[in-house]
Amino acid sequence: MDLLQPSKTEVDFTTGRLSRADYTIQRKLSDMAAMYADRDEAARILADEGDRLIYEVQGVELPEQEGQIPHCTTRILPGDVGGEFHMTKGHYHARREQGEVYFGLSGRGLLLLQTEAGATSEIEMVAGSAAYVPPFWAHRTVNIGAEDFVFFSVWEARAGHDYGTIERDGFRKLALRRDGEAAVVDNPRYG
Ligand code: S6P
Ligand code: ZN
Repeated sequence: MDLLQPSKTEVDFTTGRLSRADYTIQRKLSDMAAMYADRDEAARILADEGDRLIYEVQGVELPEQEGQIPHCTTRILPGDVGGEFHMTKGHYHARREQGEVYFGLSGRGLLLLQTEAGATSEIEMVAGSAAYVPPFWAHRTVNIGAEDFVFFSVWEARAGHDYGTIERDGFRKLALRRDGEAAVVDNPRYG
């Protein structure tokens, strides 16, 4: 294992910007149009309004070695696609036995979780919420507010990311805008 030097990153709670980001990932609607329940509406937005930024990740990259603790911020922009709130792709950890901690920095969000055995859970997050993603739970975050939803994540370097399972099956639950509030409903197309 590498002996790294201690380091520090300043985090802007409102924008999620890191003073020292090793990488920035931008996910646009065109990257994940098929993940929204209303694919027709996603296609219409892309055709009529153009692409839009859904979320942005800035992180500190570390070697994929036991005991290294990567960390990053995620900023999800407000909005919805056919009533389904802007969200991350969502994933299981490739090593299912690896958990993660999320810490809310600003805005309002929902953390949707599910297991392969069929359990589901939703956790509301605001600034100051520390949410625990236990091993074996897939996780997706959703912006249910009118401002950016920003949170900080910390995980173990060997966790890895399995996006394929969610790309194939979707999430069991959808977070929809209903009368201006968030409603979590069953995904009729799951699986
Ligand atoms: C990493 C952690 C988060 C997400 C980020 C974007 O294990 O769960 O940092 O990577 O919120 O979501 P996604 O699903 O596109 O990786
Ligand atoms: Zn994760």
